[in-house]
Amino acid sequence: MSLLFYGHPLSSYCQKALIALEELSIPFEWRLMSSDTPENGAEFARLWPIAHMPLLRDGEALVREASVIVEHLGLRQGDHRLLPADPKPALPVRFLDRVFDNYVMTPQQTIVFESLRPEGQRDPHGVAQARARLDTAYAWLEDSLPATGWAAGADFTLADCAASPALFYASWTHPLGGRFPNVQNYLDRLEARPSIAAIRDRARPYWHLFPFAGEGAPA
Ligand SMILES: N[C@@H](CCC(=O)N[C@@H](CS)C(=O)NCC(=O)O)C(=O)O
Repeated sequence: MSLLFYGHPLSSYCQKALIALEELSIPFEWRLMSSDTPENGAEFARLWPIAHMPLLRDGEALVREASVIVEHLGLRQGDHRLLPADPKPALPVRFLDRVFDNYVMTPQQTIVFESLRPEGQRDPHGVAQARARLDTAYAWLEDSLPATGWAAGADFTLADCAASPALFYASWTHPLGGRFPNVQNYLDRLEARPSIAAIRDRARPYWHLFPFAGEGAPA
């Protein structure tokens, strides 16, 4: 049965799930969220009134939340490459997944959403706080990420699926600026991974829509 993926190539959380689909070589059908395909948006809103992409439809199963989609794919395929089946080694992977979502992606989204608000309705204090939170997260990652391999060790995991869009967009919104070479090297390793390069190629045609497009995407 074919999988239906409701999302958009530019969306960071969609990219997190798309990397897993690519890593596990799972075919799927797009349900693109775009003004050209309003029927997809209407169906998506009916299936998931909270309306945060991505949503995966696997037969009768509706799978929401990017981390859960990645887990679902592993269980579906009986392929535990991205999250160890043993809960003990899975724990540090889950921890890093939460770090990238909560402490990198969340402040980065705050800055982006603020920039989209009408003039006069913006919250400069909230943006300054989000930028400070990113600096704190970058500093922790600088000390915590291994100098080689992947976030949770030798294997590429769910944590790296989360890290890639989080660090890519965060470093676009709030540049690493040469201050965090270990984080930069990790981001470079992520960008060189074929699954991630494929996702990047699919998103590139939409980059001009990103609010910080004028400042140039991270190299
Ligand atoms: N916790 C959700 C977050 C998903 C999310 O924030 N998706 C964004 C796109 S990257 C979205 O759909 N935002 C719609 C909105 O904010 O109204 C997950 O992990 O999947």
